[in-house]
Amino acid sequence: MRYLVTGGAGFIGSNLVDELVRRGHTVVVLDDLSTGKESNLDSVRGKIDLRIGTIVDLATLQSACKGADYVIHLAARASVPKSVADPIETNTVNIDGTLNVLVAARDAKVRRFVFAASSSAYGESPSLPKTEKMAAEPISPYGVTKYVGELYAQVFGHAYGLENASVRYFNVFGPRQDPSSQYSGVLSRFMYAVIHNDPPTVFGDGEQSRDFTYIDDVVDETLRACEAPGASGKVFNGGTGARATLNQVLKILQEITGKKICAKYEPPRTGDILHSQADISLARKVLGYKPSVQFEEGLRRTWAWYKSAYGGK
Ligand code: UD2
Repeated sequence: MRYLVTGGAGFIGSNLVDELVRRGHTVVVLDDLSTGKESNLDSVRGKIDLRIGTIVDLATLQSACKGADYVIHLAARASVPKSVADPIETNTVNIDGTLNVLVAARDAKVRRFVFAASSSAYGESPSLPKTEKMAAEPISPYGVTKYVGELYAQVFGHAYGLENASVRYFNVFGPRQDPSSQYSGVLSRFMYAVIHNDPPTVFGDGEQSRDFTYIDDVVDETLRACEAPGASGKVFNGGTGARATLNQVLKILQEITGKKICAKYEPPRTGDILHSQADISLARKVLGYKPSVQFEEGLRRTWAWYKSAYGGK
């Protein structure tokens, strides 16, 4: 099968591309390299068709979509605080860009469009775990854009018969997550700090919790969302069903790394929610998804990667 992966040079995208190539599929990657890196695709160099371009340009997408059986749409400005700082840019890429991907996928008559949605759609309603039936109440511009992407995907199903599925990722972590920006995912920031013997920064009291999901499980669920019969038109949580607080994470990291970790605590970030945890029964039932990497094991694998990539001792 032929897959177009937008954002395929990024953290999640490149891991997904590795797996698609391993399964013998033909892969086109479209990435503007704004946060993605060509080096993330080193292991599949020569085996994929990498196109450097933006989803904001419809013609680029139309060309990339030609002949595709599946489109997996990951390209996005993927940060809550960045969206608070610059909502227009996030809106342009995440909403206008997604609409372009949908139009190109529709015109290319692909079998299914799969969208990387986000748990941020749930906002701060206190009930846990989050089920897909709960109302979406995003509290950040980023959350709004990701929710709109799901709606657009479903509308393209209704209006044009385009098969679609969305997976709401819950705090994905693992090898290749870029720690270099202030907007990077918290686990990558923590590991980067620990490697350099710097104190990790915790925004708030560290008692906020997240459903940290290891990359391999997210890749598995996303590929299931492409193929599973009965998945079209649906939105699935992409998590593990468990959660950990940042203070718990720091404790486990201390055990794994063997280093004494003293975090510094700063005021909470605007747009942050307190707790997040997925109910994954729908994904279990419809996709046959079952997370396979325990949080601690995922942290160990990730720490091993950061040490080799960033030279920690
Ligand atoms: C949101 C989404 C997630 C995904 C992600 C994309 C939720 C619950 N999750 O993740 O699904 O779409 O955005 O970026 O909305 N923090 C620190 N120190 C740091 C960095 C972060 O304490 O150095 C805190 C941060 O304030 C937050 C928590 O860690 O309370 C998680 O932050 P994050 O940026 O890793 O991810 P989050 O939850 O905004």
